[in-house]
Amino acid sequence: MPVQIMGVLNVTPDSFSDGGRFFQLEAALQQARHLIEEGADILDIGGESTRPGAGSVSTTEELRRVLPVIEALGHESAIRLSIDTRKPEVADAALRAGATLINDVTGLSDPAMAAVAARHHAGVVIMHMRGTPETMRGLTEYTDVVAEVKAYLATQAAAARAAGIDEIILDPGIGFAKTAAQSLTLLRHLGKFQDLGYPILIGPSRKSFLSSIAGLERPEDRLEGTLAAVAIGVLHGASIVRVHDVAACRKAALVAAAIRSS
Ligand code: HH2
Repeated sequence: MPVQIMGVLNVTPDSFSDGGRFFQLEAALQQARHLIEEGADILDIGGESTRPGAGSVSTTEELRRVLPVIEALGHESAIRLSIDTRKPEVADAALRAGATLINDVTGLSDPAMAAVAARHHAGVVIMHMRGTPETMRGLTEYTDVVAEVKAYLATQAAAARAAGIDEIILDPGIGFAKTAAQSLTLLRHLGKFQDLGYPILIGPSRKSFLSSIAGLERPEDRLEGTLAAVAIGVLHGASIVRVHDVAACRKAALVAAAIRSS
């Protein structure tokens, strides 16, 4: 599978000011167009932050944020749309509006999510995490992080298959209930996930595990660190990378993929 770039489109108030609905929609569409121009293959649209410590938003509010964006993009572009949500109701509405992939950071822990995906013949990204974004920072005890994450993904993938889902993508969940060291270990050993037999996605973009290394304190200073993580992840088998800086990450991913297949 050639490497694919999933561009992050966050429709959250901290990303796109609070200047009213039209502004929010226009800002999101502009960002979407920018990501498409930069070479994104998939846009991952999310209306709820999953940053460490972030609280949840209501279903109504999440729908209000993401649905107009999905509808508008479906009309103006053929790019594949992914809905980044933990809520089956939001996924259901997004798929009806034109999305074809569910990115669930809770790894289909709610069986209703698998049912929604199967009903719509949608693909799923199953990500590993523990707890919720609010609680996950305290849930980083593992005996063997690679083996435990891998076992979880295998179980969830089998459940997804049994639920009738055909397209399954697995993600170790960089930064989700992982210390910085554990995130680095997962990237170093990503090759061990290949025998699960599913495409692997990674989301290292601008994340805090990069921060203590080489003075990458602020998210906007983490591009080069992100590129290193993208390249290593692709070399070790990732076929989709979820990133903010699409143009730069695309080039790094393509070179890493060429080295992988050389
Ligand atoms: N990371 C974030 C959100 N969704 N989905 C997958 N599959 N993998 C990830 O690593 C992943 C994800 C968090 O990143 P970001 O979008 O920058 O932040 P926020 O959730 O606050 O919007």
